[in-house]
Amino acid sequence: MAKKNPKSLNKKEENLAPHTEDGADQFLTTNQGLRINDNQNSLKAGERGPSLLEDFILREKITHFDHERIPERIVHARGSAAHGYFQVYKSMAKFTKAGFLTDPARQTPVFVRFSTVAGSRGSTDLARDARGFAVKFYTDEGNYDLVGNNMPVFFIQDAVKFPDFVHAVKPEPDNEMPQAASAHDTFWDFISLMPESMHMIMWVMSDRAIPRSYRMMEGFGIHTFRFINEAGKGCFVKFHWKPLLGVHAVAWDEAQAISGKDPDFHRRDLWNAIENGDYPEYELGVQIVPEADEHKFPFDLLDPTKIIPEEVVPVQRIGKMVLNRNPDNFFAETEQVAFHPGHLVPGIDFSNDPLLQGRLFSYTDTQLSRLGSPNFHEIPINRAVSPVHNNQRDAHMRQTINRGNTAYEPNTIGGGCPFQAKIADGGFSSYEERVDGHKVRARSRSFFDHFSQATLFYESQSEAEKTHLVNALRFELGKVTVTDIRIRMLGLLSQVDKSLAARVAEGLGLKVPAKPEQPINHSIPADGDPAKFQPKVVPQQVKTSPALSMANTVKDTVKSRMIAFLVADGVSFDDVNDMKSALLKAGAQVQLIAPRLGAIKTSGKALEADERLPATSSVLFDAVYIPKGAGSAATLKASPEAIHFINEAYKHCKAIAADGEGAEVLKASYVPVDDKDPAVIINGKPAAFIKAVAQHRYWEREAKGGVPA
Ligand code: HDD
Repeated sequence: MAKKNPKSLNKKEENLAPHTEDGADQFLTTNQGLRINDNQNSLKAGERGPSLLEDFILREKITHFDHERIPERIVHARGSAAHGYFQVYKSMAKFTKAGFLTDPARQTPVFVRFSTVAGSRGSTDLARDARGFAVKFYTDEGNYDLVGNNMPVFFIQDAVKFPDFVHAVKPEPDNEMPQAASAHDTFWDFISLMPESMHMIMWVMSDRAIPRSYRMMEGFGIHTFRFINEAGKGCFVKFHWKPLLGVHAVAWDEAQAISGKDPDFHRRDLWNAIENGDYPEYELGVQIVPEADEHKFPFDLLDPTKIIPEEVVPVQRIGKMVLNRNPDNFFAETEQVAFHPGHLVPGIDFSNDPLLQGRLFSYTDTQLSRLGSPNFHEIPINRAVSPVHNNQRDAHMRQTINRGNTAYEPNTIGGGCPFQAKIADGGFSSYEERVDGHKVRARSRSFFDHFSQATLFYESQSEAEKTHLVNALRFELGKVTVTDIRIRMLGLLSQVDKSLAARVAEGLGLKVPAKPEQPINHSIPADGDPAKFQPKVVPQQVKTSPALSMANTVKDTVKSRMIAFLVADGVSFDDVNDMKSALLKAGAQVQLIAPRLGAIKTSGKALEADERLPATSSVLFDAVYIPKGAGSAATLKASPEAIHFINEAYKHCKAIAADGEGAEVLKASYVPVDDKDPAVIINGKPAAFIKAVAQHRYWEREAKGGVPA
């Protein structure tokens, strides 16, 4: 592992970590500060006698241990996080008065937690799932949380359906299976009755659900929010995070292998990148819609199952977030961080999106159960850097020692303090929106177009992406045991795209139903008239949106990509060196993989192997290089692990390069060496390999048929 980050805390960060301790050069003590003389033995009546109840040191230690676990998050339990900062490029004062978006000189500290949704804390990072992308900005005006996902839409339109959705996707309640997977009956049963989920289903069945890295995925605030400027004028806003490394995925077969080989793949990748100084960077993007345009779209801005296509309202990139410090302690920071879409600052406000409105209740409630006290804001990672003064008092684990005898407002005894802030002094006031309506449990008809944007997404995918989506649906529905659920799903898919449904049906050995069941009937109120609840189809402003395809992402960098060099005794020192220096110069990482650990004899100086072939796997790398050297090539050719490594890398559409005798090893594999595959480079220059790696994957290779790897 490379250098450790220097941990220099600035003032704001110190505020966030007032209780850090590393125990260096300190005596071991009890929690009361008593120095411990023997941490090896409990107190006994005689060396061979029973332990004594009197042993308060033993009891304190065991009691603390017994209570070490807190309830895991109900959703998003599995996560990893990092510290960093956000800085706006230029003032956005025209739209918002939020200080962190108007002052380009200001670096606002952030803590970002990435997560999967369905799995438990110990589940694999590579599950097919949406990823949480939650950002806490410690602004001078208070904490602002942007609690989003790596997909811009959601499964349901109203928060009242959230527990149903989560119960359906979680392991089934009778046997607690499957873990971190949506490929089971209850999830698809629910989805097959929930046509509003079809747009999100396109996203989670796409490669967006199996990212290569947290550093290579987009983030979205999903809901439409509101910006408010100094003059009190509002506009609508959608938030985006754009990763500077581009948006990249792994193959599904690869994701499943990674889940076994290294279930911490994303966590490790994030941690290592930061330790290596490859700081993840994302630009904050906004789509701004003037209030006057609220009703000019063929969908409702309040509907969280819809996007505003970037081609209709461009994403303005307004600032950059850099993640440059790993947490010191997973539990204290990553586990105890408490996000809440209701943590707002002046200049930003909610819209009436009914999913968002429900979330505004849920997050505080969940922290009460998870962190156990309304004082969760006092935990260092949750503390605001701006001062906190109010009359809230006491409760479990209160840390603040409030002075004085007034804990009410108004008061005179305390000099009237703390007092309310005028708007001019940064006091928050909700956006004054006129609301006039009947008290109803209802959904607006403007939310009833469940298919048009699912179609838009599917139509915007490249051929390879479409095939991945079809295969994902075949995989998932193939795990469903109730045929009726599969048929209902085919009926829904046929309303997204006929050819999509036909391809999925073929894999399932079923026929697309001629007349899809109208499952909306299942999701209407008991007294609802089914005729009034039929989905409608509204033509969209664009037929395709290139921004929705990962094929159109950033493909000009190999920064932080992991390249495997397959080597054995007899490898050419110069060849290894030349390729390695070119790759390192371009920002990639290189590991030498050999049949055994230790020194590798070369034509020059001996080289040290980083990993043993049998202990690693091609799925943990982005590309493979086989250097010159007759002895090395002969050993690798005869190694089943080396051949499997190459075949698998080829199968997963990775760039492969070989030089000199290294090409002989390729000939022993399934890689067609004389084929015109732009990502198989034989005796080419390092620059050609680097260019191929930067493309990420040559997915078109899959159309040529698979290889047995
Ligand atoms: Fe949620 C956690 C994102 C809808 C209720 N949610 C949670 C996290 C993320 C999201 C990223 C993890 C935060 C962290 O890292 O600690 N949730 C979303 C998005 C949604 C969404 C993007 C839709 C657009 N969520 C949603 C609804 C509800 C919840 C509709 C309930 C009505 N979410 C929760 C929760 C969690 C949570 C139960 C679990 C742990 C936590 O809050 O702190 O309250």
